[in-house]
Amino acid sequence: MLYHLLYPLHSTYSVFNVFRYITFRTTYAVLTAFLICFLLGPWVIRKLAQLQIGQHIREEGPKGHQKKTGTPTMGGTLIVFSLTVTTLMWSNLSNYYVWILLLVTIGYALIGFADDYLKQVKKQNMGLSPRNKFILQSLLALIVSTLIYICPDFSSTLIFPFLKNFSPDLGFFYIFFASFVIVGTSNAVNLTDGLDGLAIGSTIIVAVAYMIFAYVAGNIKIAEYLQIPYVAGSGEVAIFCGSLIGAGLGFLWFNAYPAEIFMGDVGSLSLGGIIGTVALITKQEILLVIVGGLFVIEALSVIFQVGFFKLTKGKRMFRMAPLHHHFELKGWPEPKVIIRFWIIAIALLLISLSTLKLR
Ligand code: 57M
Repeated sequence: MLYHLLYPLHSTYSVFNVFRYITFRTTYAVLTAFLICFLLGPWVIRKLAQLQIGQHIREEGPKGHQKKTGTPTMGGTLIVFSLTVTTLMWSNLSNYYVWILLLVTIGYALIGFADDYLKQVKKQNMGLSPRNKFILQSLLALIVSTLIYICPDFSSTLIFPFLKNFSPDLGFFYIFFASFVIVGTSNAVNLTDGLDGLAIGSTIIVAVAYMIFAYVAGNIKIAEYLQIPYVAGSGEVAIFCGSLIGAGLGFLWFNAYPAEIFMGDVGSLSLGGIIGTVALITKQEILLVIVGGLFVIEALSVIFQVGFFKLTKGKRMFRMAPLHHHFELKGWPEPKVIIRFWIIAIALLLISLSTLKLR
């Protein structure tokens, strides 16, 4: 909105020319989103506590988590609010990708809200049934993937890191592949959100990577130099990633150990859906396996645990899944697990950035 209101004034006052620059608007998107979360956080925490929307801690979890009972949850509403307002403020609203990202943000947040509402307010232990949640996630993912696929100059080829000459074109099947990426990432972030600040901190790190990918992909000169696909308009996705980083930092201020608030499925499903969609738009969907490697590892740990459990009729591969609980049960204090997982996420960020030159 500010771009549309103030940039046109640059012909009279040259200072407003600055609104043309993606870097300027991204920087202030980070700061704006952070401030919204930082300033509204205490009120949201009080409000959720008043509404008695406190986390129920399942018995199966690590015993140490019982002390978290009653922690206000559904804090993802604050993240989504801050992210949406900031994006509307700083983005070029004529950009098609901005609206796709707002659709996936709010759509997945509504699915998570329904799940949280049934669990935390209606006290229905399961919330949405896994089947219904999966159907809703898949339907929304198919809509978003189709909207991306029909973009005029969007390419359905897959770009593999390190393999310059291997880029298969999926054609119409890209829609199903893209849906798998969005639903898979959404659930992987959801599973990762099991320790204070773990999911939001990892999301911020991944968003930094995709902010850079979006910026370089949207600049034809840099894209050609780096030999990555040029995606016209993806520079605005960098601003969206900046809003995500700012909202994440603002939420982390309160979700850091010991957490005063949890994001709930309203936050984790939405954040995962966003990351998957940004990876698709910037044509770095395969690289998501590296950038979002922590989420992949956490999700795989659950798949292997459940599979092994069924195969061996009760034996466990890990002390508990997802992997973060395994290390908790090994005796690592929660903050140590969180910080070490963040360090792994940062290492994966650096590796993913290095692939831009290693082609
Ligand atoms: C997603 N949610 C946390 C909070 C957060 C089949 C099975 C793998 C399903 C899986 C599952 O669905 N887990 C749900 C993870 C929960 O956090 C809430 O959920 C929201 C995110 N969806 O925002 O509202 C608990 O995580 C802890 N937490 C924090 N700090 C945070 O900032 O401490 C969350 C955020 C909260 C709190 O304790 O209550 C969660 O873990 O449920 N289930 C599991 O992941 C369970 N693992 C399991 O069953 N493992 C078995 C299976 C795989 C064979 C095994 O290993 O033997 C874990 N679920 C729970 N506790 N509740 C085990 C530990």
